Amino acid sequence: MKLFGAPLSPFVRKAVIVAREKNIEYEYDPRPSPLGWPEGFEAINPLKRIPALLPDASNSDYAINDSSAICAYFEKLQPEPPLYPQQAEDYGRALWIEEVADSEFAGRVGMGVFRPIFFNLASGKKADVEAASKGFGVLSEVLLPYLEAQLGDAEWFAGDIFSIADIAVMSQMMSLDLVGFGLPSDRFPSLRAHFERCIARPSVAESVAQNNQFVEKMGFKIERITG
Ligand SMILES: N[C@@H](CCC(=O)N[C@@H](CS)C(=O)NCC(=O)O)C(=O)O
Repeated sequence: MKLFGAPLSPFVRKAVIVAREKNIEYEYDPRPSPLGWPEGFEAINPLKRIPALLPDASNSDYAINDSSAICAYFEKLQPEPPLYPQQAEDYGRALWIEEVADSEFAGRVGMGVFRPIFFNLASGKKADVEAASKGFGVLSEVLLPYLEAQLGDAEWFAGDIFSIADIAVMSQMMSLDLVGFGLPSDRFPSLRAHFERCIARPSVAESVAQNNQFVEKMGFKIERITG
């Protein structure tokens, strides 16, 4: 099995954390990235997005692309520990929160906050802290308050297990944190505590360490703006 995609992508991170939780082994090709696609990658994913997965590394005709499809495939492949709640209401809620995190929230995190800092630095420009702060301001108006209220004082987003909902939300929060926008605990205490709970898990802590190392290796100095 072979997983493709740059390690700093929140969607790749999501799939990697699910694989780690389930002890699923795979070869890893970190090259495909919005900053550059290896030749022929579109034969695997015509949408030219990451992550992409070849369940059989020698058969590029059978690919599973999109983090949600890959994570659901991993759940069937290795049901233990379950990362999707059993009970219908919790299951539906987990998929909904995953969708919020992966769609509107991800778009605003990626375009509004992550790219003005990280992509600018990666292309030799100055980090656009002003644009990113504006982007974080937009997130703070509706989506962060919505997620804060949805979590409330629960430990996890859907039922009483660490699930795909928690992994999807936390993967986006890690992108914010990496470029200096941590969750302010005075405004978003539940989300902040949730983030801390998530990164205390070995599967997530490994991603935090690898992501930090990656940024350090690139030599980027990233200012901490919030949190
Ligand atoms: N819904 C997809 C989204 C994947 C996605 O948008 N990945 C980004 C990287 S974080 C990408 O490949 N973008 C391609 C581009 O910007 O050209 C998933 O969950 O996998």
